[in-house]
Amino acid sequence: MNKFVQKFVDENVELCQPEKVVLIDGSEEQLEALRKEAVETGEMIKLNQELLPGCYLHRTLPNDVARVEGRTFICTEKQETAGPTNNWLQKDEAYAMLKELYKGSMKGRTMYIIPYSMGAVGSPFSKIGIELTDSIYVVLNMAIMTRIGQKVLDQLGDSADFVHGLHSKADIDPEKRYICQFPEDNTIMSINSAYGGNVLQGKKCFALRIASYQGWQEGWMAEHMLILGLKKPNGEKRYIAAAFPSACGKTNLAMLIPPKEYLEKGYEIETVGDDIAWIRVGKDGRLYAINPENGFFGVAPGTNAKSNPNALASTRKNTIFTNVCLNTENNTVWWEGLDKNPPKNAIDWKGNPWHEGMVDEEGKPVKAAHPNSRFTAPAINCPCISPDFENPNGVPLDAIIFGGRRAKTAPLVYESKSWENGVFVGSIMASETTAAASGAVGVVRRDPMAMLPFCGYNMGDYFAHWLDMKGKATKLPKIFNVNWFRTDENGNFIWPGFGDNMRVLDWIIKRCEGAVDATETAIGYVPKAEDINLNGLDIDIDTLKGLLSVDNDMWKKDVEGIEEFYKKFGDKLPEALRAELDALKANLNK
Ligand code: GTP
Ligand code: SPV
Ligand code: MN
Repeated sequence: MNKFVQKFVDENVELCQPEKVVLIDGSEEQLEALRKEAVETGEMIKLNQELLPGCYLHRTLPNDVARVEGRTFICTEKQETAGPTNNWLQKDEAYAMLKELYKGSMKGRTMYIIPYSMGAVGSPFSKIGIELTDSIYVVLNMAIMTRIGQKVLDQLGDSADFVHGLHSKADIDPEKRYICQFPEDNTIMSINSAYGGNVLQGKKCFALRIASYQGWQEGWMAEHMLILGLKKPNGEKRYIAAAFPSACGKTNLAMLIPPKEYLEKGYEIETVGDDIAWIRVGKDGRLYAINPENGFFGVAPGTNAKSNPNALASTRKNTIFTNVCLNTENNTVWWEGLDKNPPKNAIDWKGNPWHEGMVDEEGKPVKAAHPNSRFTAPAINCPCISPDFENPNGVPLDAIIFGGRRAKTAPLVYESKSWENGVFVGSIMASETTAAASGAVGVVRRDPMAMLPFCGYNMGDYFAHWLDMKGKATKLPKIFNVNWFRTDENGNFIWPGFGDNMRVLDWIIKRCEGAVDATETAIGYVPKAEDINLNGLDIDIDTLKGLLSVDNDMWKKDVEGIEEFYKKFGDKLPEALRAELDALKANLNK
């Protein structure tokens, strides 16, 4: 074994004292043996193998169902490196504190060594990690979400260039739960959780928190973005990356099925990624993106044959479901919004008997599936996976989209006026919080570039890094903002969303090609209502005009929030963004 990996393993075996140590080689036999073991111990439930071949259900503890932002730390030498938006721990103090928690934490358990690659093995974009874990669930999920095993060790050779990851379930004690990233040391340590984003370290811990720092140092970007290919009837392809906060529609947009009229003309959407993009400047001066993941860890509730048939199809084999409802009639799974036929006999995500119409002591409906229940599905299962999914050189971006959940304020779509203005638009993003992280849901907060919980360094430097990309690239994508979530006076979404978002992508691509005009507003360019194709939709042009309207008074209120947020960064706030804010204020007062 690589001597650096060996040393890393030896040190942590001594610390965590597992009974056994197993190297994950990536073979199907080894994974199958682990599935069998997990079923025997009750860690996973084997589902109906005729209807859902290779599929399993797993339930986490009710106190461990989402990312825990309050217990997620960036651990660096100095606090300034982590910046004002991250929880910070001084790194030596963090190591000392964590070591106490890991001491003997794997007693009587097996430590699994998972060598994994983020990005196709051997791609110039790719990076390697080693995660040590005492959870079979983590091994089996990482086997879907990343490339794992011997081939990764072969690629690593005798290099020391890998991210050191340690995870222990320990006692799943929420009071002692820590998700710590040490970007200066390429190290991740998470403990006392067994839930997705906290423990599948390839995902948010590495591919965003550590990688964003690496990208800052090395001149590339790690972003919370989907990547899609839009194939036009003439066969040309345009690529779009989009950053929306957690549970705000990335998976859905990445896999959308265009409305009938577009399908008949020959338009297609191809999925490159649904959550994370690593972006580098290519030889031709354009930005190229890869999806560093190999699967989807997608939100289950609301996923159905109408809203996202491609995601649903992706989950019909070799998938692990977490915290959904078990239909005990046929040993399959169910969640709110899957269909209108909830199972008659079922077990809810907590493991209790469930039936439709159940209410708790306070009379509130009991959910069958947790609102943040998820599926872990292999990307190759996706019917619309892009032929460029494994392209080691990535795909060239024509447009970048930012967006969030805003009941009012933000219009359906607008285009920024320049790269700097686009970075400003990303930096002022705000969105209602969702069940993807523990804490209150539906509260509007600033979430720049959808990276608030994921930026591994000072966000002021992160903004500057975005601005600096202009000097590194010769042809930059245009930057847009979208909002699928405007509501009417009754709180209902006005825009139909999902597949119909194609109509907005169509306008965005036309703008990139210089094929359509736009109206200038205080915040940027919005479409002329007649340029958004409404054919086959139950929405009239006046409703659309409402969706596209920019209310200057509302934006003036929003500017107060932006000022407040920007203050946090002190002199780390790039001058160009301050100038953009001043320009916005002037525009609003015109
Ligand atoms: P993470 O995996 O947490 O990063 O989330 P994501 O951005 O991939 O979110 P996802 O696509 O899974 O969407 C989450 C929720 O948003 C689901 O409940 C969807 O039903 C809802 N949603 C997605 N797209 C739309 C849309 O266009 N309109 C409306 N109204 N809801 C949407
Ligand atoms: C998110 O919360 O943005 C997710 C799910 O994609 S998790 O992997 O838990 O972070
Ligand atoms: Mn995400």
